[in-house]
Amino acid sequence: QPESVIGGKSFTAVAVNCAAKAGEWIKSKIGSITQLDTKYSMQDLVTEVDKGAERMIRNLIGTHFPTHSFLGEEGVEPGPEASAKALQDVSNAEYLWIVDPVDGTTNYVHGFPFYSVSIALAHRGQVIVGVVYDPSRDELFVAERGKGAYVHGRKMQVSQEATLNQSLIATGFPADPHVALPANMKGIQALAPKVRNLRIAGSAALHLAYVAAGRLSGFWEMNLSAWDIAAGSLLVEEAGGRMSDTVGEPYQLAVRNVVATNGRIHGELLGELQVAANT
Ligand code: 2AM
Ligand code: CA
Ligand code: CA
Ligand code: CA
Repeated sequence: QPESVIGGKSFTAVAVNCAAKAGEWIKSKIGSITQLDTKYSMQDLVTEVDKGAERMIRNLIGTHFPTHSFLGEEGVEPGPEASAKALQDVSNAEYLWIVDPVDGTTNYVHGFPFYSVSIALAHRGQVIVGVVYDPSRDELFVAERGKGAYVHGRKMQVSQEATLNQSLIATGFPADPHVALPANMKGIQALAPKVRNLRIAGSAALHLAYVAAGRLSGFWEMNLSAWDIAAGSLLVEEAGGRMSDTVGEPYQLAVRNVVATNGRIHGELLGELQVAANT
């Protein structure tokens, strides 16, 4: 079992501190961004706030845990191949911090208040701490493996819906217009008439936190990276939900096509996505 405390500093306390500090700074910069650049495609945005927040988090973690490894979105070349390789490169790490400084940059740039800071700690490839912070609502979602998931100290529990037709489901528009977008449009087309309604709010990490909080019955998205999912995956699991990929394999850090639910609707959602993929 990994120790949860090294040198008197709990992993979770450091993760929470990083998310709160970075989140506060990010929120203070909204509306005054000076550098807006594109990365892999014209839909793939980055600002000086993404980079600055990642640097802030990385420095803080490095001060407390200098021997730990670090994987952050803005430290990796853009594109799915580079992000898969970057994860591969740290696959032997004992302790690995996985950070998305701003999940939902497009929302952030437009002032649409649905973006988050996502910080996970994995021990030998298994997420043991997950923190997602929503600065717009000052909501802090925290999970430790085996100890439950909490939003501002209140224990979270996934929702109870047993069928898709009672379910509020979220997904995402993949930025890759050639493969992932058409693939996911099939899923959207198949699910839209079967669920109570769909939401596409633009932050995978926050969608996962909402599944954990019981505000969404489920979520799926394709073509994500480890930093989008890792923290939220533990929130979902510790709130009693289920995580897998889109063909039902168990969640692990390399999963890019993710399904997260309250557990009860998992099979039905997977089934519909399978049917959609094969049409
Ligand atoms: P980001 O804001 O950190 O980039 C919304 O559908 C999700 O997709 C967000 O979690 C967002 O994370 C991610 N996303 C945005 N642009 C992307 C891209 N070009 N490739 C992969 N994921 C992307
Ligand atoms: Ca990005
Ligand atoms: Ca992201
Ligand atoms: Ca990001």
